[in-house]
Amino acid sequence: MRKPAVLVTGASGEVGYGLIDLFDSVDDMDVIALDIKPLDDQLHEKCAVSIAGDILDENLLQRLVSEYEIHAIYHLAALLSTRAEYTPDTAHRVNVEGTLNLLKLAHEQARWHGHAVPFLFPSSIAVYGLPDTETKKRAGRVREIDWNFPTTMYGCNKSYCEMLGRYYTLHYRQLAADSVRGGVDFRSLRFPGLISVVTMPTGGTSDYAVEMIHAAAQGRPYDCFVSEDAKIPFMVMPDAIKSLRLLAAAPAEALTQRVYNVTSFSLTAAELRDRVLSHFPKAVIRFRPDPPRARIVDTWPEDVDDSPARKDWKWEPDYSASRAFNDYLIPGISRLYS
Ligand code: AKB
Repeated sequence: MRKPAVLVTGASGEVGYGLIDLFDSVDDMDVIALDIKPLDDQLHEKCAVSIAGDILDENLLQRLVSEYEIHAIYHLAALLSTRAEYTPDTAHRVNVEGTLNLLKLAHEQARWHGHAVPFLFPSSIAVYGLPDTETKKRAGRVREIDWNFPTTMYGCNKSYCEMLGRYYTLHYRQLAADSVRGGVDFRSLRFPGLISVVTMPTGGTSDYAVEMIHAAAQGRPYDCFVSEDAKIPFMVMPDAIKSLRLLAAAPAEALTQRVYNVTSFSLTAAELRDRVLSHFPKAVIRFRPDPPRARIVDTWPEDVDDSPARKDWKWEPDYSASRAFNDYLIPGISRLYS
């Protein structure tokens, strides 16, 4: 008999790390952790199996399902926006073809065990593309249907994967004689810039926030690559994990859409600097904009409307900017670097 399991890809990443930590305490299913890099021991011991492998390796995925019955997938593996700009072809393969492999696997597993397979997919504010800073300011809190004109390969990848997920959930095999519902149950969140004290993301364009905080905590000067007035929404990791878990637990009939905005707070880079300095008064933070990367951040909205998530599945952030700093970031980082 195959054991029922939850598959987490990108398990070593910023979201995967926090999610597996929570799984360890609340779920009765085995966790299969898959990442291109070997998992560290702390994660390893929380999982039934942890595999250093590639989501593009279809033989690997087939070996997985020969031993485990996949009942849910948290597909977190991705090349983030800056890194994807340097390697767009690889980003397309990993971010799109990798996701397609997993959607097909989810459908196949659902047909095996007869239950829909929740497929949790972190999308991003990178799917938005505001044409200039004046329009960005006027647009304010954008809805899911607004300004879907991504300007990065990563944003294009996330936007297309949202559509693939909706297709696999609602239309896949629509012309087949045995066209049955109940295969993939795709659910996606457009995350803002995520900030974790435990892991350092690599290759994100919103990473200036987490890089600034970690540099200050280590007493290292930090040259911020966006301008002081660059403003986007942010979320600390506990809220990101909370939103994923709430969306996963929502009854299917409560969902009026498959892709939801979520956010906790928006800050300009100068407001971020001021908050960091209030906790690390000796921090050296300089603004040295890198025009191409700063331009990417300028295409992202300064805030998002998350009212559909609040209405459909009772989303509500736990961390305001102040609480994020006082109760999560500063205590967590002080422990990390003490
Ligand atoms: C990135 O910067 O690429 C990500 C994102 C905003 O999705 N953190």
